[in-house]
Amino acid sequence: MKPLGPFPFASVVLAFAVAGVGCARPAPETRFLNFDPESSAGALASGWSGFEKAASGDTFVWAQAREATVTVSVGGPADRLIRFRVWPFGWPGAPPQTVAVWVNDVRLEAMTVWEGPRVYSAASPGPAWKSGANILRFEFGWAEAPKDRIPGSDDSRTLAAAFDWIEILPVGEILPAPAATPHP
Ligand SMILES: [Ca+2]
Repeated sequence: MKPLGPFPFASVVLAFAVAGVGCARPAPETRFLNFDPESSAGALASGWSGFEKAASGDTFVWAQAREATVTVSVGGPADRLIRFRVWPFGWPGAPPQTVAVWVNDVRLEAMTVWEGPRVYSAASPGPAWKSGANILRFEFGWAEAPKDRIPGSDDSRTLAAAFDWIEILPVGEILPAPAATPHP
């Protein structure tokens, strides 16, 4: 490891300036959001409904807009696998739901969200990420209100898909410094 030089706090200050966040210390790396108040209250940035619990005991939150975002904290650029367990809102004759996953301004793959709870994954390249706060964005094909689609429902939220959890797995090394040498 290289010595930090005469200004040991310079790199920390730079990291916060780049991330544009005002917190006083580095947040721990976000690896798992369970979509419960304990793990996820501060991370659900926009497009989300409230915390709910399925009969199975799984905690989940509905994305209630065409676009939903979470804020996650990472140590620096690295290839990462984003895994998430979701199920779409549905009604008889509903068109297939789709979702495109973004990391900050980098669009990853788009996929169909099939009926019932399933785990999906999207690979993200290292340069999409930055040290500190990052925005994960889920862009859906549609968001519809149960009251307009299911007879007898009075739920007026526009639902896209329900999220049980999101997991962010670094693939290989996290490289905060450009001087790091790759493994042979
Ligand atoms: Ca959960």
